[in-house]
Amino acid sequence: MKKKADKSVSDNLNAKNTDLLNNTAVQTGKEFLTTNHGVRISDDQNSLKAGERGPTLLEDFHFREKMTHFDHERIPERIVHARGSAAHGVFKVYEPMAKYTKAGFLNDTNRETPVFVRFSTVGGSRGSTDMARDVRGFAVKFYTEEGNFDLVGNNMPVFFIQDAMKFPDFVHAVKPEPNNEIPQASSAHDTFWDFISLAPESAHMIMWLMSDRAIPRSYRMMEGFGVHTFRFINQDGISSFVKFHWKPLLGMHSVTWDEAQNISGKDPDFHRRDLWEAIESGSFPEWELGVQIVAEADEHKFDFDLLDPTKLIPEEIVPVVKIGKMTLNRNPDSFFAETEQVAFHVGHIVPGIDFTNDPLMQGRLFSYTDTQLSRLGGPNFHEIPINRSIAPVNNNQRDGMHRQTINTGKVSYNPNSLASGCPFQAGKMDGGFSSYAEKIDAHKIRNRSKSFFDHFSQATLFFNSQTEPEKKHIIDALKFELGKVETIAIRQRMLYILQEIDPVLAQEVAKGLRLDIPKNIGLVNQLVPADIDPKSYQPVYPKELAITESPSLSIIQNMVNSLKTIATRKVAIIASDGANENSIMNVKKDLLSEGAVVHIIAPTDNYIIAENEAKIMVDKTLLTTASVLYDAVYVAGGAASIATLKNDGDAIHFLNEAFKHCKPIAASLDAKEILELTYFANKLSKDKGIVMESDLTVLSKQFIMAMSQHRFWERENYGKIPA
Ligand code: HDD
Repeated sequence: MKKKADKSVSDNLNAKNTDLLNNTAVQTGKEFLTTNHGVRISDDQNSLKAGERGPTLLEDFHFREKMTHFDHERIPERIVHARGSAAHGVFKVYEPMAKYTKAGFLNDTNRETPVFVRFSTVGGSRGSTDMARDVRGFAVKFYTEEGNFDLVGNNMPVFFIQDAMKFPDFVHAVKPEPNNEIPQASSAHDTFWDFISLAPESAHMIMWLMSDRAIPRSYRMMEGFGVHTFRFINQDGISSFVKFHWKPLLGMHSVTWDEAQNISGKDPDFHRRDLWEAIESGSFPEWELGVQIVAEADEHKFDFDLLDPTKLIPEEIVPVVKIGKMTLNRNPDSFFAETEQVAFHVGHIVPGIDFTNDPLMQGRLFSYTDTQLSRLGGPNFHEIPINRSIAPVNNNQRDGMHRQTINTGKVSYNPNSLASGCPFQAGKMDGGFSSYAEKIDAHKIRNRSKSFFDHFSQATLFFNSQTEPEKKHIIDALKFELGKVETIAIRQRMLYILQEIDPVLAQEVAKGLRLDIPKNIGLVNQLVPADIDPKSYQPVYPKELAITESPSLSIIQNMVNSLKTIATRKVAIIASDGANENSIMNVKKDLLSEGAVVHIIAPTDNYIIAENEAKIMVDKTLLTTASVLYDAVYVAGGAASIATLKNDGDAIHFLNEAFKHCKPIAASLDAKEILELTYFANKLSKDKGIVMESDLTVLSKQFIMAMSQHRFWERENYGKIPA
């Protein structure tokens, strides 16, 4: 078999190059097994021994080299965001952004900037489930012609803490407890809520974490945010503040918490598989890059501080302007070489973009390089192919662990005359980076700005902006998480904090926990200095623009404006021997033409024989898959198939569970008998998410319409539903 040659990012960018390398590989005999030093191996099956039954010899250099390399295959996993998946793609700007930024990739509309994007969870280890209730990392490396720009964001626009000084404390609290390393990939435990209940600055982020945003249906269906306020700098050196957003073209979708927990068992790689399969099948995930731009002069016009990473700018106040599109179109070749070794850094910026004094961002500027030193083993991690810039790299840095560049000549200092002064510093006209000359005249202090102390207004705004089902999900999530907390005082402190956010929210959670909301919790208040009135920050923003609701914060309200597509949604068609072929294939054809992914699921594997003797291939069985892995389910018709499925507990469970998770369910009219065996039999005619039809064309149409609505949340009011 022809073997692929090893590739670097720049090789990957150039298909011609890759072909050339492949040919070279064959010509140079790369098909032979060799040691790492190029000696061809004649036997890779047995170690070298003294006699057939004798001991292994120390001299076996091939065995020792192979085993030593194997013994060192793992590198330390990331301290946070250890679990992740990534893909390659491209970014293209719609219109030149010269008015605001001189960044080349945001000005040249013909340029396709290569990107590498890594999505992740935060708390769990490398092998943990994708479906934890957690923030998702959304880190984008733009390989621009002016150097790498990393937008190291999350799928939530705010953060837990305001100052990087608290990051190690926050991470220690959320990670598994250190005495027994329990629980894995979950915030539902004492140390997390202990910290949160004592750090009221986390109130806003906690609302996001308890919302459906923390259990996305797919990486492809979530928003991304740069979180901090950045600066754009134009050619004239004029600065504007900017917040970055990623808007998924498939719209936003989430799963239910019960479903997430089930998926964690049935397919812990759910998001990883979903991203991989979508790209393999050519359904390339796409996001639009959006920006909220605020003029320098308007910095203090908001009722919060733009430098505070626990605050967002409501889109209703400063609209998100979509300025370009990112398409992920290629899976990595090597998980380790690319996804594991990629090193993102908030400090990787290019001319036209700059930092602000957000104290969380400032701390991150130190942390990311520092962590790579131990994770990737030294200061040369920029030479790992996935991290290499496509812009030329020339400087006087030399040597160090794992150095790959072979520098020539004797000059490694500046200024020099022996190398004619090379490499030169680049002036402004040559694209040299120069920091924004922000005026600073201040006392050195260890304190927070007064403008950072309103911890609750935006938490309340978030809660108020949710629809009723979404509010219920937040309440249920809090009941679940706090219900797992063993220390009653922590639960009580959280109720006190929730009361500050919204009294109804606090009461509902308190009811679930059967606790009273405490009137006063001394410890929490100690964190707000006595001389600070959190409401004292006086905005100059016109009062009439103050808002109490922001629909863009709600997934459901966002759906109203998003594309009504069912593209890439997964549909299960349940059938057995004796099924009506048309009832399967016609509906499947209609769903495929809308871009859905369709699996035929039967009690047994490989194939079924339809009532007309046609052989129909089966994708999964009721044993190897589950309803939680699909977006919708359809039961095909055909007397014999129906008779079999009526007696199949797994088939009935499949439907019950799909109903419980509020998913669209369709059945050929003759298969109604199966639906009558479910616990939702009495809802068949009333439920908007159930389609039963004998005319298959009408059925497909109605089913597709139901699927485009994603979920039928009203079912959650039917009372406790077994599954
Ligand atoms: Fe961080 C990884 C996002 C605050 C320190 N962070 C990491 C990744 C993402 C973020 C997406 C994974 C990158 C990848 O896929 O390899 N982090 C954020 C966001 C934050 C944030 C959006 C708040 C706005 N982080 C933050 C702070 C610090 C760090 C305040 C420390 C001061 N983050 C790290 C780290 C990691 C990391 C320990 C672990 C692995 C790595 O950097 O490369 O340095």
